[in-house]
Amino acid sequence: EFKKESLSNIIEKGLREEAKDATIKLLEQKDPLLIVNQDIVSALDLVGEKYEKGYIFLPQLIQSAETVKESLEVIKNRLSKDSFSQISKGKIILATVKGDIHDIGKNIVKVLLENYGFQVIDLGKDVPKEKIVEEAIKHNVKLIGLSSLMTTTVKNMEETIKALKEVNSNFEVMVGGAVLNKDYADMICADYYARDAKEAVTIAKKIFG
Ligand code: B1M
Repeated sequence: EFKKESLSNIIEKGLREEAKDATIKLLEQKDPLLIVNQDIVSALDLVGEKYEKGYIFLPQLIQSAETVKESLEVIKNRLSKDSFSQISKGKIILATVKGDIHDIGKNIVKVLLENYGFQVIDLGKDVPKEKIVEEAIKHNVKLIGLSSLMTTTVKNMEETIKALKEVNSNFEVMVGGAVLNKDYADMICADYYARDAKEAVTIAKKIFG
């Protein structure tokens, strides 16, 4: 009998066309956030490991990332359907810092924050600190969320935090991304560290009361 591939296998193999259907099927049995944590993130971790060890190369890494985007599109639609609130609970800026084009994690954080009723101003990826400062002032936000996935771009994160605090010491900065941890976040003077998207929501709730 023909057996369908699991979502994590589909991501590992980068089978883009199969991702949507597999996600829809999986949503029949599983909570969307569980799918993100158990199926999507773990598959990407494995792909990242294989890439690091030289078992696969950049085109395959890209193919897997594209496959994840298909899957997240389905998950995003499902989450916005179950959205809890239409009234904005607070404005938050999100950006992946300069030099870094990884945005899958940031986009998941965005979906979840919006799902919980926060208004997200998404500045995208590879965003220079000047732009982040400018937008934070323009939109008069209290919370700025920064993402960084590479050891080489944590420095830019640190500089962005410094620039933000220089113009307004009341700006609060939340950071996240696979290379970070609480100690590292403290070291670069971030106010909050979120290990995952759920923690980002907890922090936002705390800040906006
Ligand atoms: Co790249 N990549 N990549 N990559 N990539 C990593 C990060 C790497 C660890 C892989 C490896 O070698 N093991 C490595 C970095 C090594 C290091 O610095 N330590 C790496 C490298 C080297 C590179 C390139 C330099 C490769 C090259 O060109 N030779 C290049 C970088 C280009 C650049 O940025 N200038 C590159 C490119 C890419 C792709 C484009 C192919 C693709 C990204 C596509 C995209 O994002 N649109 C990609 C991918 C997919 C990965 C891995 C495999 C997966 C990342 C991911 O999306 N994870 C990654 C290996 C890994 O992480 N295991 C790797 C899933 C995502 C949901 O997790 O982003 O951690 P994450 O987000 C989580 C939490 O961290 C948290 O919540 C999220 C949900 O739970 N979180 C926040 C994240 N941001 C937050 C912000 C918050 C709060 C929580 O508040 C604001």
